[in-house]
Amino acid sequence: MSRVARLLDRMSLGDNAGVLIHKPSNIFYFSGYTGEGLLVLTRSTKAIVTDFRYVEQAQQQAPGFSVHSISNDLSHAQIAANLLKDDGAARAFYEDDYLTVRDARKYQEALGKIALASLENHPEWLRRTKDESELKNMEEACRISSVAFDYICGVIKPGMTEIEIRRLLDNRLMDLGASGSSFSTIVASGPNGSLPHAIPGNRKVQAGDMITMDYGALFNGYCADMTRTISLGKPSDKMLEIYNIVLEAQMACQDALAPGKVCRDVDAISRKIIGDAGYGEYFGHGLGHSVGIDIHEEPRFNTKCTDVLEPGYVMTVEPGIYLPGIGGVRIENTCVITQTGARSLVTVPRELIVI
Ligand SMILES: [Mn+2]
Repeated sequence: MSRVARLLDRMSLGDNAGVLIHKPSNIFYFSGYTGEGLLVLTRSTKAIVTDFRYVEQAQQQAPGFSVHSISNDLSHAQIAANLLKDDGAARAFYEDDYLTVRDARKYQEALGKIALASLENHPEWLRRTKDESELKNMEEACRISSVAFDYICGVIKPGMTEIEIRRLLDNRLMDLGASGSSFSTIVASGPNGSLPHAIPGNRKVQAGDMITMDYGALFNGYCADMTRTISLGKPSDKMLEIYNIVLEAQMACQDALAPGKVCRDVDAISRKIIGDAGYGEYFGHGLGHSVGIDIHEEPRFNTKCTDVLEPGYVMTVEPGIYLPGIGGVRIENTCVITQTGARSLVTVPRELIVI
């Protein structure tokens, strides 16, 4: 069954309603189209509404969709409204967590008597469970990221800046077949490692530094996400101590992944290990998140999430300890939930690498 058909079935959508999709990741998921505009979906219509710049691209990327271009007389909202009216729709479901209030008003004006209603994240619920082709893309994204890690460990030398390391890493991802990076690559050395989302700067790495690299390849529209902290020369006793605690937490949580597990219970395993070691207050973020077309998807590993893991979910496991003024450690794998447990798509070792 097509993804669009599965969406409409999941919503029990009848003949008298339609769906408007504006989020780029949802547009891509349902149609393969990566340009601007929106999707209009009903039981009888699969349409892309866009502008002149993207008409040919939309036709190429989304063969099953009709493509409609705006003009001076017809806006996106008016074309969408006309398509829905032609199909006899009385209601239109839209992404109320994405469209601005102003845009929603514009759509309501164009739709007239057709009532707008929340899409309630039905697309995102479908996207939680990755199908075989999605898993293939994520596996390749993670494979490329793993190979790039082996490369970067061989080229980092004292005196290189974080920015230089980031450039080498990003370039390598693309040399290996990635279309880009999943997100802005993090390289944090020495004391900068205590910032979980540090921006790479001009600090030169030096002997004794631990260096945290958090990055991922983008492949066919799918994200990899991995983090390793390595040591340039011999690490201090303190950094070695927190490395081993984070490693233990990462391994325990990854081992615990399985269908039926509640997200906050997995998170709690990491919080117990790091807390018992005396570093609870230095682990202030969630254990992980789902990943796919977007780098951060639902569900999340945090203290609140009661969602249950299912086969086909892809989750990161990324505990960390961050000591201000000293440094930080984070170890992250991207893992797919299988029928019986889980498997990491990132293949490089988690044990400390000293270069
Ligand atoms: Mn992550």
